[in-house]
Amino acid sequence: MVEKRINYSLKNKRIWIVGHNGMVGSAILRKLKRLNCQIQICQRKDVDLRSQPDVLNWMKKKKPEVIFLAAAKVGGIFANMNYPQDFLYDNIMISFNIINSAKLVDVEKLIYLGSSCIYPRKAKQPFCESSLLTGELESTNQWYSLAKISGIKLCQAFRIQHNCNFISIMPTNLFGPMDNFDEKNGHVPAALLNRFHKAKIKEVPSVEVWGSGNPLREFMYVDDLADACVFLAKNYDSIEPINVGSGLEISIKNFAFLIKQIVGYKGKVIFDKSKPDGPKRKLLDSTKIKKLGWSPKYNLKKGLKLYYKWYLDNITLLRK
Ligand code: GFB
Repeated sequence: MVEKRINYSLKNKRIWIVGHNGMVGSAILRKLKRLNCQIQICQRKDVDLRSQPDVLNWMKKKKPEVIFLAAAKVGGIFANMNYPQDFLYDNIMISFNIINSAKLVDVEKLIYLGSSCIYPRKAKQPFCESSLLTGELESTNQWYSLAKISGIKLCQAFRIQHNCNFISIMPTNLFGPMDNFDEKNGHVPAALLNRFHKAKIKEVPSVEVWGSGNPLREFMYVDDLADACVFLAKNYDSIEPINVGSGLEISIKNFAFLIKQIVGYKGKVIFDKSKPDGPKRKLLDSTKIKKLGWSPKYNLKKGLKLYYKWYLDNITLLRK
């Protein structure tokens, strides 16, 4: 079924970007700064998003009309497996506080950011939105997945019971400015970029890549996601979540060699098979957003070059 286009205007609206310091939130901020709207941000020291009174008081004061909910506790496969409580509790609290308060202060539109890891591990690939909750979750990121699914369901519940215009967007694996470059807790693009760069500078003879190198991942430059979020805020109004993928699928092995090439590292690459692979494949079916008229602009090489440039420009800042 083709979704109907709508024409919701963001012009002059008070728009709260929740999580503006993160990779996704900061990309949405860059995008919205070019539009004519009143951007709202809050700092962690002033509002604990896990606290219901903090969130509600802030929203009563600021009266946002639109919310981009991009705040979350995120991380790569290692962080997901080792901090289950943070990933489940923090993410549910953040989403539930904001979604519930959005209804209380009459927010016109809320855009909730989920993740491709919400889909069952054995669902048919590429993952269609309709495969949600049709099977068992991937064990390595089940806590994060459950929290994100709860957020989607809460948006749907508010829509059904209170007619709230809350939509859910499922992005694929992302990379871009403000990523978490921690080698242990970050996602694969950030961890590898950092590792290859350090190895180049220190002239280390080999770099370790986790797992077999066989898993396939779809990667997207975060500015494309920000563009899609704004597009969907204007053009999408449906209870069903909507996927945002790039179609740029690559094996971890080839991805590692691409990063090695971009960084200019000359040493060897070693695959550590004792580390987890996670899901074998995670490709999104993005037919729905394509039919609405949106497509990504960055190819993988272009995005990764910008990513490395940002990393080099900000490396001193990252060390602090
Ligand atoms: O990005 P990543 O941690 O997350 O790992 P997922 C992707 C793949 O890269 C896995 C391999 O097969 C890893 O084994 N890999 C190789 C590495 N070297 C490294 C490395 O140095 N660091 C990391 N992190 N991986 C995440 C979920 O799954 O996807 C999150 O855990 C979220 O919850 C995110 O949904 C989008 O793609 O496996």
